[in-house]
Amino acid sequence: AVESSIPEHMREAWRKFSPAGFTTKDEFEAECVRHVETTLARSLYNCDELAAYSGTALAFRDRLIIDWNKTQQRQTFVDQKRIYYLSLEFLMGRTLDNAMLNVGLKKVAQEGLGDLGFRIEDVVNQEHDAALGNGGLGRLAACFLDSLASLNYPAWGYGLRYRYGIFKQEIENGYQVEIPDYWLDFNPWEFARHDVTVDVQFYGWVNKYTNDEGKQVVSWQDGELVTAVAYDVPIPGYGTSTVNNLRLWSSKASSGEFDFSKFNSGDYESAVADQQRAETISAVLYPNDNLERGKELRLKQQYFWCAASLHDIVRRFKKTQRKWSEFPDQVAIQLNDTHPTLAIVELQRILVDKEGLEWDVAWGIVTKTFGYTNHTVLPEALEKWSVPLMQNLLPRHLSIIYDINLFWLQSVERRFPKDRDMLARVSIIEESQPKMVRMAYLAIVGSHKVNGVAELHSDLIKTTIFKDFVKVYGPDKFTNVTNGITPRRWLHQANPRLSELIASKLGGYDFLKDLTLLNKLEPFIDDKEFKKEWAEIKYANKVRLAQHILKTTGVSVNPKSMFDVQVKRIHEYKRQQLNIFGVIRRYLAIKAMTPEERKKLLPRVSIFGGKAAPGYWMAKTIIHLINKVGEVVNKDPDVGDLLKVIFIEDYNVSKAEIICPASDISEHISTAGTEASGTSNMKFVLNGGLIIGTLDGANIEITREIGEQNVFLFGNLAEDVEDLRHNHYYGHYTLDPELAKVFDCIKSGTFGKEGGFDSLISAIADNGDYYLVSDDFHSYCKTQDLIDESYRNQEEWLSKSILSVARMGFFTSDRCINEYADSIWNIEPLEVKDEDEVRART
Ligand code: B1N
Ligand code: IMP
Repeated sequence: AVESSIPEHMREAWRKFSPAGFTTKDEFEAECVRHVETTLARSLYNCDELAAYSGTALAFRDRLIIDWNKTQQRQTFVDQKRIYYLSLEFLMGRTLDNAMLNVGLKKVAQEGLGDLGFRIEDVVNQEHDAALGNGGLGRLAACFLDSLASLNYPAWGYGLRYRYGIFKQEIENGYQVEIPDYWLDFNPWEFARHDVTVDVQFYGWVNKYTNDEGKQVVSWQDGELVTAVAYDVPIPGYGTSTVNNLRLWSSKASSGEFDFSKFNSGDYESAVADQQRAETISAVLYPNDNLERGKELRLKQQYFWCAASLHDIVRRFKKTQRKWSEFPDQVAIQLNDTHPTLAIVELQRILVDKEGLEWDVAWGIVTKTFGYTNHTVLPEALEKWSVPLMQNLLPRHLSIIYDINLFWLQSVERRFPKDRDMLARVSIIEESQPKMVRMAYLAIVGSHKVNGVAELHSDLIKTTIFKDFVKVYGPDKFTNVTNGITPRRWLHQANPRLSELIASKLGGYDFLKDLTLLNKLEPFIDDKEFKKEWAEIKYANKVRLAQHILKTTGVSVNPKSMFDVQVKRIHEYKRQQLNIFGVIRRYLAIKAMTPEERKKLLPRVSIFGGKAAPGYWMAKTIIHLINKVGEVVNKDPDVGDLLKVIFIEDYNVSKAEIICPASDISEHISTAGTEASGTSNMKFVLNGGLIIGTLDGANIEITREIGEQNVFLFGNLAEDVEDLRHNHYYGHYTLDPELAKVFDCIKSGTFGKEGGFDSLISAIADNGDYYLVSDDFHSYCKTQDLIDESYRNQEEWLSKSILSVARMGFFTSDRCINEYADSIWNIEPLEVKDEDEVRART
C-alpha cells in the first residue's frame, strides 16, 4: 500500500479540480501572464523577451506535466516491461520549441505571444542550451529519448544533473578559451524531487562473516555517504500524449553525514566544507570526447549515478511484489558505452548481499537485464580503471568483479582448455602495473547483447577489439544497430520551410512519424517549380547562417558561394587538419592565378566549428591554425569572395540547427575505421546537403541508401589502414608533394608565428602520420576539385540533393529504437489514452 495515496472515498475533489491544461489562444495567454506576474513576480512594465520566454516555458511545462502524470500512472498501472537508458551524457539543446511542437500548440503560442507583444522566434532564442554532453554520444541519447516517447515505449533515461555542462568556447587571438557553463539559473524544464533521494556509499571496508544461521554474509561498512537527489525532466513524444521521464541525479551531503564532532568542537567551517565536497560529485561534466583519463572523481560520478539509478529501478520493481526471477521480464537496462558498467556489479551486489540470492541465480538475472552499446574502437577511449583506485573507493565492488572474472575465466577454460594466452587476453583484469579493470570486457560478460552503432563498426568490434569474445560466445551475442537522428528536431524544427515544402507534396506531415515516406519525393527530381523552391529554401538558410557569421565574427560571406562545412568535436581522427591543409592548397592556387583565371573560379566559404578537449594540445593547435588561416585569407585582396575561412565559436546543438540546413557540402573525413558511426552526416544529408566522406562509419550505409552517384567518396579503406601504418613505421614513406608545399607555406610563417605549428606538421611528416593525412591528401584534393565541377551544374546538384533526402528514411532514430526494442529489449509500446480511467494500484 502507498500511504501517501488519497483514500478512494476522498478522491472526488481531486478529480473535479485536476487541471486539464490550456488549449486555446486565450487560455495560453492567461497562463503566460499568470506565470509572468506571479511565478516570476514581473509585470507588463518589466517584461522583456527573457521574461516572455520564462512565462511561455512555464505554461508549456504545466501542460507537459499533466500528460507526464497520466503517462506515469498508466505505465505504473499496466506495469509492462520498461527500458532504462543509462547515459552519462544527454545533449538536449533547447526544449521550448520542441515542447510546443509535441504538445501541438505552437500556432496557439505564436498568436498568443503576438497579442502579448512578442515574436515567437525571439522568445525561443532566449533559451540556454541544456548541454550535458560532449558530442555524438550525448546527442544520440537525446534523439533516443525523443523516439522512445514518440513511439510510446515505457522508458526512462537516467543521468547526472551537472551544474556545469560542456564549457562555452570563446576564441581569443585564434586560441580556444574555455568558460564555465553555469546553466541552472533558470531551468523551467526540471522538477526537483526532494522526496526522492538515495544515499550512496563510498570507501569503507568489506566484512565477511558467518551469521547465526551459519550463512556466509558480506557487508560493506564504515564508508562515506553522499545523497543523490532526483530531478525529473519531462520528455514529450511527437503526435502522442506520452510524456516519458529523464531522471537526473544531483549530489549533496547526506544528512546522516554531517560531522557533529567538528560542529561541537567549533569547527563549523570545516564541517560545511565537507558538505560542499559532496556536491562536487555532480558539479561538472568531463569535457572529453573519445578519451578516458582515469580520474577518481569520474569514477565517483559513475558509481554515484549507477547506484542511485539501480536503487530507484529496484524500488519500483519491488512495489509490484513480483518474484526476482521476473526482474528481466520487467526491466531492460541499456548501457550507453561502458560509463555505466558498474550498474552490472551494483545489481549483482544488491541481489546477493542485500536480497540474499544465490550467486548463480543473481547472475542469471543480471545478464538477462543488461545490454551494452559500444561507441568507439579508439584505444584511448576504452575505459580501464586501476585496481588500487577501485579497491579504495569501491572495495566490495572490486571483490565482486574478481568473482565475476573467476567464473568467467573458468567457463572460458572449459571451452579452451590450456589456452593460457586466451585466458590472459579475455581476462577482465589486465595484469599490468598497476592492474587494471577492463570495463568493456566486464560490460560484455554482464550483458546478453552487445551492439555497435554502424555496420562497419559492428564488424570491426567483432574482428578486432572483441574477437576473442566472439570465439567464446559465438557471433549471436554481437549485433548492429545503426544510429539514427530524430527528424522532428533535425528536419522540421531546424528547417521549417523545407519540412513545409515536403509536406505540401506528400499531403501532410506523416513523414515525421514514418520517415520512409520521404521516398515519395523521388518523382519530383525533375519538377522545375519544386526544384526552384528547393533551391530558394537552401539559399534562405544560407542567408540566415551568413547573418549569424557576420554578427559573431564580423566577416561578411556571400551566400551565393558554396558553403563547405565541417562542424564536430576537434579531434585528430576526424581530421580537421586534412580539411584546413586542403584550404591552404586552394589559397596557394588562387594566389598563383592570373585575374582572368580567378574569374572562372567558384567562390567557397569553408566553415569550421567545434570544441577541443581542454587538455588536448594537438586539437587546440588545429583550431589555432584554422583561425590564423582565416585571418590571412579573409583580408587578402587577391582572394576576395573566392575563399573565406570561418571558425564558428561555441558550436552547440542550437547552432547546429542553423548550420545543418545551410550547407551545400559537409565533411565527414575521418581515417577509415575510426569514426564508429557519425550522426551529423545524417543531419546534413536530411537537410539537402551533399557530403564528402571517407568509407567510414555510417557514411557507408548512407552511400548504400542514397546511391554512390550522390556522395563524394575518397581515401583509403579501413582494411588497408593497418598496412599503411606499418609502412610508415618502417620508413617506406614519402610525404605527398602537394602536402609538402602546404607545409612549406605554413613553416614560412604565412599564417604567423613561424614554428608555431611544428608539432602538427611533424606528427604527419616525421612521426608516423597515424591518421594517414598524407596518404589521403591527394584523393581528398581531387575529390574537392570534382565537387567544384559538379556544383557548376546546379540542375544536377539539385536533383542529387532531392534524391538524397528522398532516400534518407532509414536514418530516423525511430527505426533505430524499434530495432533495439525488438532485438535487444523485448519491450512493447504502451499508448496513453485520455479516456482511460487511470487509477492507482492501491
Ligand atoms: O558516439 C557517436 C558516434 O556517432 C561517433 O562516431 C562516436 O565517436 C561517438 C568517451 C565517447 N564514441 N565514444 C564517445 C564520448 C565521451 C567519452 O567520455 C567516449 N563518443 C563516441 C554515437 O554513437
Ligand atoms: P515511481 O515509479 O514510484 O518512481 O513513480 C513515478 C510516477 O509514477 C509517480 O510520480 C506517479 O505519477 C506514478 N505512480 C507511481 N506509483 C503509482 C501508483 O501506485 N498508481 C498510479 N501512479 C503511480
